[in-house]
Amino acid sequence: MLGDLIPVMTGVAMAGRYLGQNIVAMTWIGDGGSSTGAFHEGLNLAAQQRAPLVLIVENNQWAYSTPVARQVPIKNLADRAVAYGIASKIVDGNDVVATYETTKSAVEDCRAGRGPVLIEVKTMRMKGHAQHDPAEYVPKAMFDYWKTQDPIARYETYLTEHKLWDAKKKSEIDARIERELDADQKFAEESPMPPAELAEQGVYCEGCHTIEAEWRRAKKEVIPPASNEEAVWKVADFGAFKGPFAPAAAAAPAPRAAASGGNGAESPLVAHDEPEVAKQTPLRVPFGRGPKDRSVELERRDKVAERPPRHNKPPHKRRRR
Ligand SMILES: Cc1ncc(C[n+]2csc(CCOP(=O)(O)OP(=O)(O)O)c2C)c(N)n1
Ligand SMILES: [Mg+2]
Repeated sequence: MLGDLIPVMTGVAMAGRYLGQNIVAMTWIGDGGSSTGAFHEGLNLAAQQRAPLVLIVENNQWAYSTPVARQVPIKNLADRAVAYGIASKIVDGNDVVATYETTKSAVEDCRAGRGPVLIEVKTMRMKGHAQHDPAEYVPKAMFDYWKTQDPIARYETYLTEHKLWDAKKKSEIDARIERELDADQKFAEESPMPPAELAEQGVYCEGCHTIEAEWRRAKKEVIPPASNEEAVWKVADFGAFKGPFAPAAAAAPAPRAAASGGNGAESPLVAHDEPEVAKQTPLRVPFGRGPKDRSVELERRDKVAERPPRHNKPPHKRRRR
């Protein structure tokens, strides 16, 4: 279910800290999924607990058939982070290296105990929401533009320009990919159909595994009556948040997040000014628009304004039918 992994992964991050594992939890959500209740509840919990959670918001501009501008009144989904008091970064999601570097630095921030980081990855969904969706609602020009931003082609250019590979290496990689795909396809197609009874097996463990928490700190530290011993893995500033609203950050606003390669701010906490408001589009319901729909009224007004006057006579002199 959309959004549910955010509270779950927040729990994983908190559990890791409790057990003394220096882990960072990472999960991702779509632009549409970021409008669910679970997203907001989970993110607030992560923020309040300063949980080591990296949340990637994949803004591919469509939530099934709904464009982002019709879903949220803000331009950058990263601006949501300000409301939770957490750091955020915006990255060009079709730039492989920028995405890697931004994510890596977010993981490092989390590991240093600075709390969650939200990364908005700007990209484009090049197909429908799923196999059954031909995505006919996406303007062709939009696909055409984003084809020129293909992340694989851009990364190949990067590798060539930085002399990290040559034509020989590329053809070796291409051949290996083809070989592996062919072998896997052959394996799948030649495998017998699984018996129907298998469908109900192996979903839940019914005692076939022993699941044990991996304690990396002494249990006596966290189990009463010794619970007031100092934690091994201390979280900086826990409960004393000095985030983007700190006066210093407000006095000297950090540069706004760039569309590529992170926010450019020195501090991992982005000093956001006012969230950027997206261009307003008239509200519209796709099916059964009624006369009270604002878009119907606006369209009608536009049409009336465009239409040349049909009658020269003033209305009271026109003959009634
Ligand atoms: C809690 C919940 N609400 C609604 C849905 C129905 N639903 C499935 S996909 C979708 C749109 C998701 O948009 P996005 O996250 O942007 O994914 P994309 O279309 O880009 O794949 C919705 C509303 C769901 N699966 N779960
Ligand atoms: Mg989407």
